Amino acid sequence: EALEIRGVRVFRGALDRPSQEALVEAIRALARAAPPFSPVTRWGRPMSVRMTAAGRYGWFSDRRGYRYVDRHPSGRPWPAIPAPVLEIWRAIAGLDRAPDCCLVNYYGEGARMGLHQDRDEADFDWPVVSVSLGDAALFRVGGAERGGSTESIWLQSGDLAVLGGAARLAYHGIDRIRFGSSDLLPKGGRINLTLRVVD
Ligand code: MD3
Ligand code: FE
Repeated sequence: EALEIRGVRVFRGALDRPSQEALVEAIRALARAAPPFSPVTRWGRPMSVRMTAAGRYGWFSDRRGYRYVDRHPSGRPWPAIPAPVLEIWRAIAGLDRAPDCCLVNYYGEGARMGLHQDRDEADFDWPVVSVSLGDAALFRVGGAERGGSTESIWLQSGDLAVLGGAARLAYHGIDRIRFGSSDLLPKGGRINLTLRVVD
């Protein structure tokens, strides 16, 4: 049922079109409460991906570095994680703990995310669940060490991925999106949701 690439389990087309539309609607409301921003890396460069979040924590970056914070840059707490998003986590991760963070990544034309590890969370035994919406994206994944070989796969709207076990510390990134390849988002682009247990 799931296709596997470097230990990353990808559930192709797991979400039907109405489910995808419902998620987009929920994210629209979320983004009104917590407007997306471009995090600045510790080298002072704004990322091409715009971000916001829901839940107890959101991810943030500035010249002081990367970290989880309990407030949006506006000073307000992050909005609650939408119910249909929690439902995906429950169905696919099968855990009795709810995620602390739903990170929302927006990829406009030309946006990308360089190879990195996700290691700002306290416990790597918890999986990360990813939901792709909108334009197709070229996802690259390698091993737990920088500089090793990598494999790539196009993630499509409605795909889910579960990053657990050894793959939890794999280097990964998004090389590019195929802008305009999906009609899910009225302005094009891609949204990726990642659900995480933070602490
Ligand atoms: C593999 N996001 O937010 S999702 C990120 O599509 C991030 O926006 C990408 O990498 C995106 O940190 C990729 C798939 C994903 C998420 C977390 C992972 C793959 C992962 C953690 C470990 C290994
Ligand atoms: Fe990541």
